[in-house]
Amino acid sequence: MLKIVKQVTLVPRTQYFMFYSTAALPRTKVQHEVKEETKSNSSFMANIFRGNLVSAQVFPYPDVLSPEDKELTISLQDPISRFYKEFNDAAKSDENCKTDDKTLDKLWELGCFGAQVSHDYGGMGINNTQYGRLGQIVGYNDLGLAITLGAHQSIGFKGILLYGTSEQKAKYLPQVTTGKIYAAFALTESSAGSDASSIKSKAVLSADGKHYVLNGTKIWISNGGFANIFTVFAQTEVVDKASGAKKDKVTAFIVERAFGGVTNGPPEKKMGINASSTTEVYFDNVKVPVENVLGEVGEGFKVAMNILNTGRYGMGAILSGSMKYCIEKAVDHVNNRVQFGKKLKEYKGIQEKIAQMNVIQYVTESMAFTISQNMDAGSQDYHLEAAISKVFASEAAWYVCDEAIQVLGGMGYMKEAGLERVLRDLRIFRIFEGTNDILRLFVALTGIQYAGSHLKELQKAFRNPAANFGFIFKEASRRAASTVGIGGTDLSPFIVNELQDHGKATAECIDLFGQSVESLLIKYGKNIIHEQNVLNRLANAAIDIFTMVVVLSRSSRAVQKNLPTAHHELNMTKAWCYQANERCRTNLRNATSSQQLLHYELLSDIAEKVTETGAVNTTHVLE
Ligand code: MYA
Repeated sequence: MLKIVKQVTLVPRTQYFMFYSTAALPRTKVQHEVKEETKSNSSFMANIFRGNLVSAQVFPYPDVLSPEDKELTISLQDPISRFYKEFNDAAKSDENCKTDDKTLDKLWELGCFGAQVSHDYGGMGINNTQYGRLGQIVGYNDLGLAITLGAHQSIGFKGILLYGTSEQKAKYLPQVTTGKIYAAFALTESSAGSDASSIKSKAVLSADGKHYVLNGTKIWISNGGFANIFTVFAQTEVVDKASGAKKDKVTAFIVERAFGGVTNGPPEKKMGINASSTTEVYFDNVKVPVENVLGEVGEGFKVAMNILNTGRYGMGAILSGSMKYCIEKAVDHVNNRVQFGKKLKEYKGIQEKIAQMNVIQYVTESMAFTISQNMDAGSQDYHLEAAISKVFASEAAWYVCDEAIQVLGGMGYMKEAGLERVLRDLRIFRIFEGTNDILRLFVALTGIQYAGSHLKELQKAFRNPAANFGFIFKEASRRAASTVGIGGTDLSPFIVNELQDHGKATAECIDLFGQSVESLLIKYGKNIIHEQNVLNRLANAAIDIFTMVVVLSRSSRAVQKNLPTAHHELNMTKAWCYQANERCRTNLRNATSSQQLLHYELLSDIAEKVTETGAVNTTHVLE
């Protein structure tokens, strides 16, 4: 087991409270400022930024499906798996750059386009966990088709489910569930990708107040070529209630192609997910009735963010299915291929690859279903975890598919092996639904903001210590205990005996993480937002902690339930914790050490030189 010596000292009171005050900060931008967050939060991840263990989301491993739900899930799995095996042809769709209508019709018949819509509107009425399970099957079989399905319901009409009025639901949900009407999510513009709130599309209220006139161009819209219903985000003028000043704020709209003025560009030529349609969509003086505002006027950015939040866990689910597919290909090969007189599976190097692929798949799946089950249990605090699962799953799936190709060698590079398409399809997952780069910053800064607000509460408490004695005493005791190495995070009650060492090491990582966040806030204050190298290391450490915790929890469950796979799950958990623990500590060291800062400066200097000259800037050895 890994052991660290705790070297944290209590920060003197004055120093502690000088550095951080959010009160005077203007509105936040992820890249620009840290803001105050006062709401309490049940998220496991948000709380470790404060150095707190709030375990309910992760221990014991969530288990929300009733026996009837489980039965329903199994009854849905079979026909859907059969559809992919017997009816769908992913390779053909990739080659044709479209999924043919007959295939899509069959999916409509199976009800797959309205999976989470309630029975009242003709949907399957399944929950996030069941949707995730079906997503795994799609991800196993056809990622291009997963995009068509996901763009339609994970984001296309999700806003109507989340924010729609009863009239909007009654009008639109039956169409998108059983009426063969496709939906799409239209946020991105040429100058607004990661910086989603800077969209330029504009919706102006008509003089009679009955409709908005919408103008703008959206790019890279999945299902753009055939969707008839769009969730569109545009700037609208709003009057600030307090100051009376007018300003543009994003509003969400339900827009029908039938309104007129909605057209789309030709299909984009892409690296992968060719089975899905990606186009520009143009809105030219489209008259959108005021009844089609989704959510509140001026609150559209939050509508967009929440739609994306609810969809992101789905990436973990579908990609854990894709990984399963890649692993099966690799395993089939190593079981049969003989080189140097032995089957490939007998070589240690190959064993390591196969094991690592499986471990990573296990982690991804454990994460996706931790989140989906928390969502189904009614939690609203899963945004950090969902972003983490999207980042992890997209990188893990890329790694697994790449390794599967490597295991197959030259055969893996050939189309007929069925892996190169998957690799091409997978590449976009690190880019869309929030690039992994922006999501790492989102995780680090959202967590830091939550930690910062706690420090601010303490700051306030110290202004009147007598009145806040209990609060201050509790905090001081916690810190003192942690400093002398007792009373830190304790995961032992949640974890089976076989994993206690790894639980202890993970708990140490959690403590180290909280201490690192605090020392970074002390060092940088609100300027932490400019320290992207540091934030990325912090996000990576956060990701590793979440992954360790979910597998510790899931494999403990496997042991407690005496599952036939329990021993195997324990081994995978041990292997993962061993790796993730080391990496987590390295990342935290790299986030806080001054030596590393010199390294980051060096990298910035190199990048500056190259960007200045516009090309590789070395003198060739032959000159
Ligand atoms: S769709 C396009 C995807 N685009 C993006 O994801 C854009 C990425 N950018 C962002 O997410 C935001 O712009 C960032 C913030 C994060 C950079 N949850 O000032 P701010 C609140 C809740 O920090 P910014 C696609 O790719 C924040 O608290 N709230 O914002 C389709 C604040 O609130 P307040 C949030 O710096 C692919 C306010 O917003 C969140 O401008 C097809 C402003 O915050 C959040 N996350 O930017 C996929 N973030 O004002 C197909 C911010 O109250 C699907 N806020 O303080 C495939 C799936 C398959 C599923 C299965 C199939 C079966």
